[in-house]
Amino acid sequence: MATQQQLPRVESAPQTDRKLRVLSGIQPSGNFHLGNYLGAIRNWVNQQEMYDNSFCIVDLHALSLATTRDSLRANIRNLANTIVAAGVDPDACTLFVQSDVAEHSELCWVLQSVTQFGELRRMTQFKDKSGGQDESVSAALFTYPVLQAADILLYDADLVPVGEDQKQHIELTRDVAYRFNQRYGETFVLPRPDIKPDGARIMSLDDPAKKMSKSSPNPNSYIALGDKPDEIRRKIKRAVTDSGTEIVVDPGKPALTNLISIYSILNEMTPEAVQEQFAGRGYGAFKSELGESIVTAIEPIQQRLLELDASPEIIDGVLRSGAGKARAYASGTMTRVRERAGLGGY
Ligand code: ATP
Ligand code: LTN
Repeated sequence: MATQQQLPRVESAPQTDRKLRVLSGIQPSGNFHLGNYLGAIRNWVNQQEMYDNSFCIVDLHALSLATTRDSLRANIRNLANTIVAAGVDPDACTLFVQSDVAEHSELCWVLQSVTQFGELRRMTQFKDKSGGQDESVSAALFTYPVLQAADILLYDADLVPVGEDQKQHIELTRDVAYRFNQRYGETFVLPRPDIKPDGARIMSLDDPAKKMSKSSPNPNSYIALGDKPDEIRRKIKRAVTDSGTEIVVDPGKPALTNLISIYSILNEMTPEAVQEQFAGRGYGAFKSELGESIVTAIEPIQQRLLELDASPEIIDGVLRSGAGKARAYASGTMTRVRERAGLGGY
């Protein structure tokens, strides 16, 4: 039966002469943090010459948890400013807001017909975010991964740069695309997740068993991109560490390992080199230099953010032109999908 078909998990790179197409998305849900920067945006910036990139601010996804009109609007603008301030070049990429391209919602509905209820129930992000309250959370939280599949499949993305937590959603996207192709004929490109070993999972500063998350109730658990330098230094000083005094990467010391990993990414060093640099110097010296490294990385972004905040017309123009480019591509895909599935056309 078609609903039981599963895709073999082939991870080999597609053979093609053209630039690979990349699509990634990020929710405008406030409090952009160091994990988002190191796990997502920094990679978008590093790879922008290499690929044909589209980046989507997924405001429809943000509706899956309760929001207000004003906070959503403020978060969309703030996130667009942050993405550009962090180095994404809007002339080289397509940066747009999801709800400006109606095809995302339309394709989401079509894909729901080839998505199994059981598949969605197994998604760990749904389990985490519903907190076991699955009688009262929105249905949108449940079908969230199908909208994400639509985001990706509309643009024929070959690669999807994300943090480790999103791997399951990209696998679902492949399964759904494969099933649609089986049923209606070759229509969608099967995307691969692009997960970097460094920064894919920055952990919380107060609990190394949890990922750094903007939805955490404790602001000391994350470094927000808007934190002032002194706040950053203070949060790093307070960050939990494991017992001992030596700076060593050790699976038995997850809190320290997380801090070393942040330092090593920001300073482009291996964790072993960090270990050597701080040999015999203790946690105090290490934390103080880590705090400075984060401040040095974040301050120029904050400076550009102030400039963009002062000239809102810059981002308005970027998002308007991005929406135009995205719409043109998405409408081509949707025409193909409607034709394959026998929908409308009258
Ligand atoms: P929430 O805290 O509400 O779960 P989030 O912080 O995970 O949200 P998203 O908008 O869901 O933020 O994620 C944006 C991008 O940042 C995704 O690619 C995600 O994988 C990445 N990301 C999020 N948290 C981390 C983290 N702690 N470490 C590395 N990457 C992360
Ligand atoms: N679900 C993702 C955000 C997201 C996304 C996407 C990521 C929505 N659509 C498309 C990559 C591609 C998250 O929670 N981080």
